[in-house]
Amino acid sequence: MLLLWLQKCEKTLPPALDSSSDPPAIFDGTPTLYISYSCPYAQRAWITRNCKGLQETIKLVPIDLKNRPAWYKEKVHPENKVPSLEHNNEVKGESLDLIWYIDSNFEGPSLYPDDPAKRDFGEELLDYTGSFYKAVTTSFKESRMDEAVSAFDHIETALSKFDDGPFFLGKFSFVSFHQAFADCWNSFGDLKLLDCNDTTVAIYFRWTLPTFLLLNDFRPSFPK
Ligand SMILES: N[C@@H](CCC(=O)N[C@@H](CS)C(=O)NCC(=O)O)C(=O)O
Repeated sequence: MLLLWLQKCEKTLPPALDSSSDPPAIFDGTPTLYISYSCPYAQRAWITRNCKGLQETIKLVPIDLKNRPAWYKEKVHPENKVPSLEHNNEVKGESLDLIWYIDSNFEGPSLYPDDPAKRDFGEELLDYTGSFYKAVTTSFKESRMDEAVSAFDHIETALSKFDDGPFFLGKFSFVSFHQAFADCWNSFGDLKLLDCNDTTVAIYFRWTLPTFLLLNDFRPSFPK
């Protein structure tokens, strides 16, 4: 569903470049975001670009990771991973760094709240993602709900911390899509395969739905 939303934000969805594709113009001054359509790390950076309305400013170049073009490693990003961003004659990687970088270096609504308490709490939530994911997947795989329930409780409590909006930090922020999409959709993939009860599913949607609803409202960049 996330991918559908992302795809709808593009006027045209470029084809993924593979080993037979010529490289795009590199270091020609056009900010360029290299992604793979299915990579959740790349999707974070891609969402950031779209939420800030930068579709016309930052060019999207999708890569076929299974049949990667050699020039990507040689000329663009020696780590050979996505996402990466070419800007001001430099290439940067790491999705969380890119979210911050795009937010700080390009126009558009800020995804980082001014309130330091909110920022700190946001960072805490990001740190918690790994523990959340582990608790949920372990519980479901071992058919015992205790760890998953307390992980969802943790998130429920986090959701209630700020009451000036339906999102983790009140307003939509860098945390919203990191938590709800990059990791939660993955968890949902596991969850669907396993025996889970209505409560778990309800809690899951309680968590993701606010973000999802907002994505239908908060989209300065969304083509009408
Ligand atoms: N820590 C990196 C992880 C990026 C990553 O692992 N991307 C995967 C695709 S989802 C990749 O490019 N894999 C290619 C490889 O490892 O060779 C980030 O947050 O950007």
